[in-house]
Amino acid sequence: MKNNGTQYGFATRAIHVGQDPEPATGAVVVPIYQTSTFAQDDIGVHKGYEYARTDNPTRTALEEALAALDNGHYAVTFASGLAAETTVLLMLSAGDHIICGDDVYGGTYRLFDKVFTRHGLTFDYVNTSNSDQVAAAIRPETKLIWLESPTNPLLKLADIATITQIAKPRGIRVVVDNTFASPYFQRPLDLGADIVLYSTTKYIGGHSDVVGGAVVVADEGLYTQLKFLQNAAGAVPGAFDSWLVLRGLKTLAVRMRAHEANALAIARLLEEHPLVEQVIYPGLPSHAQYELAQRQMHGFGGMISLVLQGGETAGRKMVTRTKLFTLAESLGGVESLIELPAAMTHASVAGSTLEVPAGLVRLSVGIEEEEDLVADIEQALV
Ligand code: P1T
Repeated sequence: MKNNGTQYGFATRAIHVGQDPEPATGAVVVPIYQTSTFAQDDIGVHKGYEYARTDNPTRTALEEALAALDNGHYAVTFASGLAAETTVLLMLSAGDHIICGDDVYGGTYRLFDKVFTRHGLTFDYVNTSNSDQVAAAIRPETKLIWLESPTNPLLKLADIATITQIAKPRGIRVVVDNTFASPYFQRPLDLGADIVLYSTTKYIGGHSDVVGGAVVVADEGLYTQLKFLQNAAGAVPGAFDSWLVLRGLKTLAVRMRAHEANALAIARLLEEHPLVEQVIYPGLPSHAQYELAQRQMHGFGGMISLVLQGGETAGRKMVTRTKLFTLAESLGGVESLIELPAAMTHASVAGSTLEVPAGLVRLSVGIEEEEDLVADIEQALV
């Protein structure tokens, strides 16, 4: 399918865009082109591929499919979500200012605070749920607004359309880390954002068997810069990892529907439970931005955060009592995971303004049987 599949629905595009049968043999599945280089007929005369850091056909298939799913024109893939983030920041120069949300993945904060500040970038961390606070943080040297929506781990939303309307006239680019929603439930380019970023390690890969990242854009100029940096900095995914992500992507639609159905059942159970103090899930009417979630997203995803009445002690107990929910970092795989962000995925924000509540428990709800997951959470809450 060569035309981005715009006439087809999401699930059809996920399976077909960039994934025509391979011409030489008819292989229905895109092969793993496990090669570092490609023969040239004469100097510079080749079939579109020279060297596998620059381009690899398995990676090209993944990039075409990802671009289509976000209604973008171009995707550039990376060896991890953080490699994607690094490459986006390499577009900037010393002296540039970035406004970032005050609740983001701990590794994102670590990259910004411990690495890029040394290279002369400056960051302000603001509550991106409040568009006025974002506007108030803009300086003449602001080049980028970095949003996670929903955020990791507090599941706060940013009003992407409003923030891009503030940014555009000032020439500021808006990046949305869309890892939690996935392109199935949220398409930031349609809301005006310039750059969509993913840890494909999560829902897009979907099986907890590969680490990867991606950036999707609609603008050709942005793509040219990113494509240059992908090759120049070289944090590319290998052919096998590209293939694994592409295989995961084919089932994204069915998986996301299943994640959401299970998450909704568990969120409702938690909300009724006497030992639970707070449940955060964008699909519950009790979520502070439920109205925005309904307007901006096509669904609410599979991530839930909660605080127990017993605080950190009770949270620490709960994460070791589940039998199906595995105690582990990461998220977005078919299997359910549970963790304590303050001590695990967000240990790197300790002592900063981004510090997360010590007792917060985060669930990545998988696609096992709903009643089994509900029973597992119930027995863990004692
Ligand atoms: O792990 P990596 O593929 O490099 O992706 C980093 C990343 C980027 N953005 C978001 C929103 C993320 O959640 C992550 C990684 N997060 C975890 C490993 C986690 O357990 O939260």
